[in-house]
Amino acid sequence: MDSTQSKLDELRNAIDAGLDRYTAPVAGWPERLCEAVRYSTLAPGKRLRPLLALLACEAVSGGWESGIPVACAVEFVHVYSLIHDDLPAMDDDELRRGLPTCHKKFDEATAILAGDCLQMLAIEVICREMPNEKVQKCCQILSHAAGRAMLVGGQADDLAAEGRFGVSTPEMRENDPLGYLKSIHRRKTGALIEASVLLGGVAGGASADHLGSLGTYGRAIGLAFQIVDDCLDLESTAEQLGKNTRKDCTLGKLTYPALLGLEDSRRLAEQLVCEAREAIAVLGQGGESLCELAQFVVDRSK
Ligand code: GRG
Repeated sequence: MDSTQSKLDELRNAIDAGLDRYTAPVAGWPERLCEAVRYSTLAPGKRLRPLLALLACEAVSGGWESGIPVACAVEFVHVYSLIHDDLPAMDDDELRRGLPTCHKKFDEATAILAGDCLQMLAIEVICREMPNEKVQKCCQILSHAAGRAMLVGGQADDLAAEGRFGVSTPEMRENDPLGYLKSIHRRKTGALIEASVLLGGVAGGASADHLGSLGTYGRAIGLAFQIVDDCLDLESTAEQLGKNTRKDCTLGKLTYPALLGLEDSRRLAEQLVCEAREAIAVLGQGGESLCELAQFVVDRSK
């Protein structure tokens, strides 16, 4: 496990170096906006999505270096979604990654624009840094996962469930609460996690079969990640997580522990990790680090 930890540290350093390089000031980029982007991006996140991208790249090609542009691109989209989610019109949060949220540190307009910058920076980095023959596929995967039916649609339905999107609570919530919850999680959180694994696979030149296996792995750990997130929201303090906790129950949100209880939720997350590991067994030794990262998703404490 120690060698896994030092490997993850090495990859995190490479990811942070990429994030730093790709957000360096350029002519025409207002200083305050650049500062806001770098403040939120370089803040101490877990870097789960870029790690998944690099390990998927390594699993299919034997090396992770060529995955750096997609790894950073997916983190940019993730950070944009966090900045916008924290805004007063959405989750209205003051704490993120253990620091004041972007709009608290700067101001609302700057936070909105920082998120806007990050979305396009993700596409810019893919178009500029990836080999031509991989650019289209990468843009397809990322725009789908971050787009209207996935990240954004999932967020909209989540707000609707709180009655904050100008529409009443969707019927599905009443009739099939577990199906409804799964659909929101799959789109709001799971799609970008699955995309991270797929992007790494494409960067590493994965075959169609291997991409299929990586997709199954990504969907399973995407859901496991969110189930654990729901559990940690109940079990941990804001200090431990670096963000405010227990908002879910305050808002009366549907969550896995609310529906299944903590114990069964944790059991389901473990089961999903087993499914994820089975899906990438075809990758043999190359997929070992991905298997270990899947376990980290359920064992994590923040
Ligand atoms: C604004 C379009 C739009 C979408 C927002 C990110 C998001 C969707 C909502 C955030 C609320 C939330 C708790 C989402 C589910 C889990 C999640 C994405 C947690 C944050 O991800 P981590 O734990 O964060 O990987 P770090 O900071 O470690 O990168």
